[in-house]
Parts: sequence; C-alpha cells; structure tokens
Amino acid sequence: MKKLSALVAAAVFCCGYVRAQNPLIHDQYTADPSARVFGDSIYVYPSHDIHWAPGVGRPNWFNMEDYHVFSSPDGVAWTDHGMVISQKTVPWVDSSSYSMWAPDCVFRNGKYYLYFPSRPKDTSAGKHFGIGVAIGDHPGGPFVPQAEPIRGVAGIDPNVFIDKNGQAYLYWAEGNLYAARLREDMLGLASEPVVLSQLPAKGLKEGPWVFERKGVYYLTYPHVAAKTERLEYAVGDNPLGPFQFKGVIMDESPTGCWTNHHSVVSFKGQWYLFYHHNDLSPDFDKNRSIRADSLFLRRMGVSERLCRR
Ligand code: FUB
Repeated sequence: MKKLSALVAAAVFCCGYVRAQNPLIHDQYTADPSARVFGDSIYVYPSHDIHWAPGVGRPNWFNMEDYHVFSSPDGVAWTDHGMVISQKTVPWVDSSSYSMWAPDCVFRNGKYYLYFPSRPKDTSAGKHFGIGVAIGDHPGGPFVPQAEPIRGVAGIDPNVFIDKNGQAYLYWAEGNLYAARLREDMLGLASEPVVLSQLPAKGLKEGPWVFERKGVYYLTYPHVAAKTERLEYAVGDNPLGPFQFKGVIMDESPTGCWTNHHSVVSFKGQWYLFYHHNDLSPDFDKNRSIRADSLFLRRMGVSERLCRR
C-alpha cells in the first residue's frame, strides 16, 4: 500500500517553521468557513455567531446578523476585513431574523460573488430561507447585495463550484442536498434543481462543498449518521452527480458541537479542511469557532481515500 502522505494533521498551515493554532479567530465567534484562494492569500467567508440578548435573536439558537471576511497570506496571521454585509442592508432579508447563515464566495468575470442564505421578509409561500448574491470588486468586500434572492431556490448553505469549462453550479441544502447550473451572470439558475439523492438516505445532510481533482468531482458534506454531524464525501464524474458515497473525512465532534460545516481548498501545494467546533464556547455549541487541518489523499489499494490523517 503506497501512502500518498503518512503525515498526521495535528496542526494547521505548516509554513516554514511557523504553526498556526486552532481555533483560527479568537476575538469573535466564527462558523461555517468557506475558504477560497484569491491571489496569494487565503480568504475565509464564515458565519458570525453572536450572543443572544433581549431583542437580539432567539435564545438557545443560532444568532447571526452580519458577515466578516478574513484573509491570510500564510494561514498564521489573519486580517479581519470587517463587516461586509448586514441583515439591515439586504433589501429582501428580514432585518430582525439574525439568520445570516453559512456563505460562500467565488470570483468570476472580474467580480467577487458572495452567496448567502437568510430569512426573507416574505415567507408567505412557506419559504423560510432564500439565497441571495452580493457583488464586490475585492474579495475582502464591500459587497453590494442584489434586491431579490435567487429565484427557484429555497434553502441554506450555498456553495458554488466553477468547472474547468467555465460552467458554474450552485449547491445548497434543504434537508437534502440540491444542485443546479448557474447562469453566466451568476445571479440565477440555468437549469432545474436536482436532488443529490444517491447519498446515505437517513439523517440530515447539509453544507455541501464540491471541488474537482484530476477529473474526479468530490462532494463533501456534513451528515447526521448517528448523534451529531460528521463530514463525509462522495465522488462522481459529473458536477450534477450521481455521486457515490466513499467515506468519512471527520468523525463527530469530540466536544459535542452538533454542527460541523466545512470547506476544502488547495493552498500553496497543500490541501486543507476548514471546519468549526465550539472551542471558545464549550457550554454552548451555537457560538462556534473556525479551525483548519491539513487534508491528505491516501492510496488504499487501487483507490484513494480523503483523510485528515
Ligand atoms: O450556521 C448555521 C447552520 O449550522 C449552517 O447553515 C449549517 O451548515 C450549520 O453549520
């Protein structure tokens, strides 16, 4: 058995002799990290958990009113680019919902497109989460939100994958995982949504993240197979599936954090898994903190497995 790597991912970003420590951000809660490489830096687009208080959100639940963006040239020193979107400034969002959940950001045609879910002002059609887009000239913002959410999409956890041929795809979650082609302008769907139904049927799946390596499309996602979310992956030869379940990248949180939301990115020759636990809030798992570990592909007989160690 030839191992592609035998190293254990004990710490993050082994750049030179410097090692960053998990969690990555200490002065605020951060969750749902979507990591992207833009230029020479890695950018992370997380959710921003805050404490509940009277008039601020809902007790014992996720409370998120805005997004901050973070970047780093080495994974060690992180710059907070400040608040880039607030629930108060998105025309279609219920500004008292504190529901600015997991976002993602991609670069296309000279612009940065930030995708984010939130509760719409109008929920009369039973749509409790819409997904919107905001456009910026810089990965650190500011971003200008579109007036309306994406038509035909209800759900959370947007992820955008742009294939080598330039076709962009939107993935999202609503109990199940969904996918559709995006239009060239990145602001609307170009195909009917499909359910990625070939995955384990039982247990909540959310937080899809798709990437491609050597012609193989990897779909990675949190799944509640037992008590809390673990990170699994499946592979396919088409961005719209079918995807075949392959295994577990990361087991349930040792600290009991019910959610785990992740992204996978290659930066300066190393693959990384970004995810969250609740390191800074051990007694309340909805005030979370982002982390990152190295990620490896190991050869197992004739096939390859995605492993954290
Ligand atoms: O952060 C709120 C929700 O928790 C996300 O949308 C899910 O993926 C889970 O992490």
